[in-house]
Amino acid sequence: MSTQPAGSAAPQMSDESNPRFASYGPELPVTSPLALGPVVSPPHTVEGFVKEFLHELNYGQGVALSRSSVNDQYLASARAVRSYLMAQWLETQRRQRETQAKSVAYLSAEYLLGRQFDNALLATGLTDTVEKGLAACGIDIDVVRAQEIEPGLGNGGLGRLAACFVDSLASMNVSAIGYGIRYEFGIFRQTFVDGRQVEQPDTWLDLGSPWEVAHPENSVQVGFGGRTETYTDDDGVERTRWIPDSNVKGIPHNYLVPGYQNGRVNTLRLWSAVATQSFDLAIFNSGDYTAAVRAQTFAENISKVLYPEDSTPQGRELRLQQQYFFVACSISDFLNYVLPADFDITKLPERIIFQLNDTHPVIAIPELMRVLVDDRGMAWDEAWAITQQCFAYTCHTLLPEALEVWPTELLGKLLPRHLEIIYRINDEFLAEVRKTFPGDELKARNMSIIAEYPERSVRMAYLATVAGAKVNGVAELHSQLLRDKVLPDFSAMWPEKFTNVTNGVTPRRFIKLANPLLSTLITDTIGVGWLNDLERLRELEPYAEDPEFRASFREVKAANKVRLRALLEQRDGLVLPEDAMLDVMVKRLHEYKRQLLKVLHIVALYDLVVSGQAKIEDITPRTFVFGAKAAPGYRMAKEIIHLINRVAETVNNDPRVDGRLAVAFPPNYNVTLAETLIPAADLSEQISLAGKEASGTGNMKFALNGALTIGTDDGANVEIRQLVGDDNFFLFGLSEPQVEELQAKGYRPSAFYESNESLRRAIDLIASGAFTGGDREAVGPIVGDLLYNDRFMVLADYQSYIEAQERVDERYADPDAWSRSAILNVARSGFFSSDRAMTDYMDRIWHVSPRR
Ligand code: 26V
Repeated sequence: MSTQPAGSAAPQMSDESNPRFASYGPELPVTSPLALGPVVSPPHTVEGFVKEFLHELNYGQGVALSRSSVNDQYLASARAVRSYLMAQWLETQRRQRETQAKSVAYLSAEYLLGRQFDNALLATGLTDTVEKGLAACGIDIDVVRAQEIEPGLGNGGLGRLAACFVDSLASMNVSAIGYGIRYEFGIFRQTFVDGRQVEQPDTWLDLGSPWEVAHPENSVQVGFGGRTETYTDDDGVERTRWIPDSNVKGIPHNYLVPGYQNGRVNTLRLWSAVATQSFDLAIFNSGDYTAAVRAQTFAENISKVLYPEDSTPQGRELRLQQQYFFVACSISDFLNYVLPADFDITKLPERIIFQLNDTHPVIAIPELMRVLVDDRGMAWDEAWAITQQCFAYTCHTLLPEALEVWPTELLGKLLPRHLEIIYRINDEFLAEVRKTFPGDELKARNMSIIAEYPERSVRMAYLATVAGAKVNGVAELHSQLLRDKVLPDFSAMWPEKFTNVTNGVTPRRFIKLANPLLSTLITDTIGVGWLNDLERLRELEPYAEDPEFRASFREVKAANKVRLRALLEQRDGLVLPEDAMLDVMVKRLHEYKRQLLKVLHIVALYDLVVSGQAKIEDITPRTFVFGAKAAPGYRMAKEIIHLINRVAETVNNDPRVDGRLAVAFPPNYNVTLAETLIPAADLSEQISLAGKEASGTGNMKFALNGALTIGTDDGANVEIRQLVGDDNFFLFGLSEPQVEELQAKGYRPSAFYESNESLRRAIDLIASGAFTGGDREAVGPIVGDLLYNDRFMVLADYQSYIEAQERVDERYADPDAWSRSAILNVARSGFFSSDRAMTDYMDRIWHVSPRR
């Protein structure tokens, strides 16, 4: 079998001499006594840290302590902390080279990491040491902390999930690598101007990024465009090669992913794109300077910006370039650098499983086929058998419009060889379909990876399902609907391919770091060890009946509210009332998530007060907090943001309300804000239309931090309710089958409007311009849509929601009953640790096990 035929379009190492040994050659002969033995960390003492910190400040930043800026201090402390992780990182890699254990490669276009500093302190156990060391230098650690800009390399739940998963893999001692894109601009920074969302670029790299280590010498070359040709190789076999017309260099940036105090440090490898020299030179030599610069821009645009969820057609080509870019770099990296030089490629499935985080990385499937068949000279059938064992696919949505398809015209232009490979995969697959369902041509058309209408395109979810060893949804209900509604023919053909893994969240970040007071209370009550064995929270159950524990639990919540008030005042100039129920809805702005239902509830309460139907003293004091970014091109979502801000302004400034109802919408909701907001919440709003939210993960974070959920029977809410118990969860709304039924019958939102007085008054109040300074046009699109379309059945669920909110008020009026429920939420939510999710992936999909 030959490797890399001449003229091949394979992603190649950029060093042409002998790339493999240029970067990670055989271990060097060690002659210096200083280089003997393992790399040694600085001592874990205050003095040890201060020495390391000052070294970084003086020699890394090149400033004296007395002249250093906060940014200098942040960069130097981050690098000093990082140096403690380095020895473990090197040791983790050495051990992996030695054992060659089967690894997981998580392929994800998004990682919403959140700040790194505190997480690194927690992992190394250095929090107190660093705090003291900085104090000894006259520096307040909180000031240093606040200097970090979080890498916002994701849109929402999907990206945050990837970050939780890599944390758990490291904390569970699993051999794993995360691959993704190092976007120069992450998710936009949201600001409000006159209540409307205005996006600002996220310049997170501007002041330096101390957590990454770039390795330009390990760069990978990736081709685009061009054509394919067939040729006969030396053995007389007809083969195909791809001759791209341009190429781009991918530079790996390594991020350390420390396990929780277990000595393991995994790698997250994010790729950035730059122009290749050879490419530029060719154009320069042709004398066309501007074309050369354009080529440079083409390359560097690839990792320039994270795409928002609802990309416009103009942006789509670049998005496909991003997807191919990062998976081609990652596959090449794994095969050429991570695997040993003499690795027998036919054994690939014993050494790796690539987990596809949604359809974004699915182009990796034809890429691996191309590498095996064209570059490595493997026979098609053997390559296909290997490929089918090396991939598994996770679906994260049910909305048809969110399922990716790529027009064959675009795909063929950008990746001509990959399109040929996809066609062949499809031909062979359809032959199998025709054998399984003889005479059923409709079935073949429905299952085809290639859709013919409205334009000829590749259905990426189908490709992933055909090629993947396993397909999973992200909560029980979602996985069931995925089987029954989205991919019914596939699940009939291959029932054993389909499985569920309910999502989870990392307790390190979302309990320990976000809620130190609750963490201390838990440890004082049940002892240590629960942070990586979260089912142990069950031991808290009896304490729900203990008045003293309940009082302590309430004190924690109260202190977290004080902390949140201080943050919002300092961050946004928002002053929250004291002593109110904190009712929180934070998540991306989407119609299906139904922020509008929450708005109707607020408007209905406001109407009760201002119309005199209720006495203000009878209204439970509530502060409603929203956090939500709308995709920049999603008009309706932006209108909803505007409405929320207008309602907030009106309610907050109406003296009749007397501060008992308040609405806060801090801009730029992100991981950092979530970490202060969630621990302060009393009520968690999870109110999507049943059957639309694949899982949700915010819902888990709230429950684990002792908020009660008001929610529909959707996504992971179903499992939360089953675990915490019906008494400790406020369920409302149509179930998924009821939604189907009503849709089939013909849903008329106006019927609900007409028959429900409270609902009618709330909508009329909005429509009258009461919140928009008399401007009725400003609310026209929202009101019109609710009354005449209402795709997500807000009006159908209104009454049930209001009644559930009344049950919330009743429970809240009894502090003991409320805290009992809240404590039981914490005690019974251990299942939602991402460690458990990783165990499920390992057992059901990956067939790998942690190191002992
Ligand atoms: C994309 C689009 C694009 C077109 C407009 C509508 C729309 C709606 C949603 C999406 C995102 C799809 C992928 C995604 O982020 N899914 C989220 O994944 C989380 C982790 O599994 C899960 O908790 C959320 O329920 C799910 O929405």
